Amino acid sequence: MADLWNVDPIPFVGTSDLTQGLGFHYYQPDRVVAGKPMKDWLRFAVAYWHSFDQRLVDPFGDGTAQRPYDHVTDPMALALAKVDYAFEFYAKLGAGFFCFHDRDIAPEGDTLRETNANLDRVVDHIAELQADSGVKLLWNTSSLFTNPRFVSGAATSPFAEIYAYAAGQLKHSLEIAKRLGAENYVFWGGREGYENLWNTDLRREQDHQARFFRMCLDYAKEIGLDAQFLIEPKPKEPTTHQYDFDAATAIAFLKTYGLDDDFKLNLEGNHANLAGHTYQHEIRVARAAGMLGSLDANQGDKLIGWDIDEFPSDLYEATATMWEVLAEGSIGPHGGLNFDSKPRRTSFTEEDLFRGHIVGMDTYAAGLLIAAKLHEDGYIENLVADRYSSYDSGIGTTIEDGTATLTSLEAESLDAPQSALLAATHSDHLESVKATINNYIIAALAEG
Ligand code: XUL
Ligand code: CO
Repeated sequence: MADLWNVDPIPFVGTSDLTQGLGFHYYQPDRVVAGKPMKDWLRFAVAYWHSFDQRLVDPFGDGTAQRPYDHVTDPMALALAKVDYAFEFYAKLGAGFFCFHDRDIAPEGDTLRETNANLDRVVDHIAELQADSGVKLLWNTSSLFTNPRFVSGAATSPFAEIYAYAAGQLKHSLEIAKRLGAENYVFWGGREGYENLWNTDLRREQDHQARFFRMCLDYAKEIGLDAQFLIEPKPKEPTTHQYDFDAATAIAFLKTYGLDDDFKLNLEGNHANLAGHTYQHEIRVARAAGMLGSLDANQGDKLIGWDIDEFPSDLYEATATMWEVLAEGSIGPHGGLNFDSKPRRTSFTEEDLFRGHIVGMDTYAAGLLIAAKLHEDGYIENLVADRYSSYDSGIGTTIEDGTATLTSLEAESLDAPQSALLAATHSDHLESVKATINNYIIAALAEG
């Protein structure tokens, strides 16, 4: 393996040494868990924007990142060099997938034509390295939010010229998805929302966005692109209110415009928290609608209100996430775990970039082991089945099969004593459920 990064390939070291070095404690790609190798359950992806472009800025400070390609100054030479560094990084980490925005990989020119030409040169190089390495594109997307022209949105811009430009940009992005064999195509509505309702025609903007999605579906069909389309919900930031607020809002939007058969959702931990939800909530809502598509793995900080994209280290959250994934059978039809995550500003060396991914991969591998143990014993499945068992017979069946009426249900209830009604609800024991989950976490990790 080439040695562009001053780090050796990351080995599995097990749990004999509990301090984190440059090794995996839990992640073993080929270890079979719940019938599939870990790598197939988890399908880890590296996010180009965070890992290779991000300078680790925050609103108060310049970038601190030190990257091994920092000596390259010409923008096109840098874009091409980064592809080599990126593919060596995937190999050393053992990540099978990557994700990028069009504007992550190549500099913009003065016109869309020039920009597309820059992009195509870099895409040619990516295609070569994908063929050599077998690393796959989990998804690509289009940045319709970075350039100042998108200050008031793209597919929801009040200005038709900007909408047209966004459509042209998206067309080329779909062609790239086809060329690189993208398994999914993501739409995160970066500035698709409003700052203030007094200057906004909300209905017209949402109609325009739906029309945009329809054009994208039509073009994908025209060029034979079969990537799964995904919407990534986020409630706010950068706009005050993003139209894809959360899973439930995105599902309602897709159903309103008849797009729900062709889209699923890409859900992100930190976005869930910004919407006032847990990550598990967002995943469960998507699952309930048959719309779990893929996952952006990261976490926020409860004490900071921003989208800070930390590498995931919360074992409890990873356990809940992987429990949902096991219950579903996969992370959506073509989904994976994309580390939409960046190291903290104090973790600025190239080694730190590996460490961030290692903690994320180990956290999810451990979450998978714990969730598999829970599933194996059917603990949650049994307790939920028991909790709803009154719907499996008698009056409950008449409710579920639609034969119950208010009159028949009233007849059941008129003389039922309060003490019996209250006793019927005592199946919950939520405290012991929480304790049992803790016990499973401890036992699964002790087994290693
Ligand atoms: C922004 C975010 C994006 C999307 C892709 O918060 O999550 O990086 O994942 O545009
Ligand atoms: Co994301």
